[in-house]
Amino acid sequence: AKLFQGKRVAVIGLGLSGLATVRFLLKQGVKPVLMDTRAKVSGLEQIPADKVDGIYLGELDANRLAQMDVLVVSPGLDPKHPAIRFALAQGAHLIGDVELFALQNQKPVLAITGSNGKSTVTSLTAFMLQCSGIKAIAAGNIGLPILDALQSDADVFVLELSSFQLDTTHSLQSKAACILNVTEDHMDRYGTMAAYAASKQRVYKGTQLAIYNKADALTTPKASVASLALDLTGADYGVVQLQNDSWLLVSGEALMPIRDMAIVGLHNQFNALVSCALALAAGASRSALIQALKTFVSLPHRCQLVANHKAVRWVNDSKATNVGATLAAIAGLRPEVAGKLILIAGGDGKGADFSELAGVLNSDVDHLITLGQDGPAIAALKAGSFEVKDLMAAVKTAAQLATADDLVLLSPACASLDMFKNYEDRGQQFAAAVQKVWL
Ligand code: UMA
Ligand code: ADP
Repeated sequence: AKLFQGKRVAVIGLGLSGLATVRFLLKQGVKPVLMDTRAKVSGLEQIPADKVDGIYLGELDANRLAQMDVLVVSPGLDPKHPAIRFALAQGAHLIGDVELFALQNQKPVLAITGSNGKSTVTSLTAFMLQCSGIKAIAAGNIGLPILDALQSDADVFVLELSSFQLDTTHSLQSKAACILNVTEDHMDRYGTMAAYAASKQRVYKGTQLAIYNKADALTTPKASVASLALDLTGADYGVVQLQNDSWLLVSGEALMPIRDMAIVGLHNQFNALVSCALALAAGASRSALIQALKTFVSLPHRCQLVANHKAVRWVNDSKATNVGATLAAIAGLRPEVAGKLILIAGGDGKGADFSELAGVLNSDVDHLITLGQDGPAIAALKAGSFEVKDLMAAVKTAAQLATADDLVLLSPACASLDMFKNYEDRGQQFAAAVQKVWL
């Protein structure tokens, strides 16, 4: 069925997901009004101006918004914006691109959220299904706009959902849904952990199976729903000792030795268990789980080795945009560093409290180099840290400090937007600086 016939629809935010939303609405025969708070947005030239009901850039006009029936708001824009609040009070209906997907989709969905590990679990789960011969596609916050994915002939959608996307989603049905963990992030938008955790809980609405983290109470479903609690110690899913080796235990049976997995670290053992449970819920075979885990390597910008020069390893973990991710990276890497661990951190902290980092910065990190807007707040946690002006200076400082067997880790615990286009740009600039520093 076509959606929103005869309704006045505004698309607010014209980034990747906003432009995909416009394309989707045009196909539905809807003539949307386009808005973005930015004075300039790229990609608008793809949209035929005569097919839409006006394009308005710059500060949102509350009165124009109040004339709308439906506001499709981008994840990057806070729906608490005064103009949006005003329009909602006048009766407009707030949704996002995931809601449009939910209203139209007929195929099975697996939904994944959490503060950390989302992209790893989303892509690993999709890969497990693909290894089973099932056409699965990974979409959502991972980068492929969900409404573009809807156009594909996938059998199963594996969706990475951010809390921002969940805030504007009401009708999503899923075979299984998971909150991996809830640690502090996006405090600039939510203000409190309770509000942020409540956003994440929305993923369990409309699911047949809620998969959650037994070690993290904030992930426990609040609503009554069939559920599966996972951690590394469970009797059904977990890690067991067999033949002098640690094995992954999946749905009551040993699956494979952990050392045959291509991804490493305790957090990735948990990610593997969750991916197995999700993929099984959508019809994957056990042999495909094994095949996938043997070959799936970590995604770029997640604890990725970018250089090994004079026995100094340089690791890009630019995707670590909050404190929890940086703690996981240090915990995962420290045991395998014979020499010093040199950490480069800092950027836009999104209102985070960094004090949780203090312990490991002093016990596990030998040198700390900071940059960016919130670099000083992190530097203050460790005596003798180096504050530098940019990433090149950070890499130069690290190169001077490093000797054989050391590891230099870029794991910022912060978003990149104060100094870079996005986390990929930051990771690429790091890798490029590491190459340049020896010239
Ligand atoms: N913006 C404005 N005015 C607007 C709209 C956006 O200033 O009117 C700014 C926002 O501050 C934001 C930027 O523009 O920094 C991008 O926002 P957007 O909503 O246009 O983003 P898209 O390009 O549509 O990308 C979004 C997701 N971005 C965000 O949620 C911020 C992408 O996740 C996602 O891959 C994409 O849709 C496809 O579904 C990125 C992300 O950073 C990776 N996500 C956050 C995270 O993982 O922490 C939640
Ligand atoms: P997200 O998509 O949620 O940002 P990613 O899979 O891209 O998560 O991983 C980002 C970083 O988070 C990784 O480099 C790693 O340091 C950390 N991480 C991954 N999985 C977990 C987990 N299950 N628990 C805690 N931290 C994790």
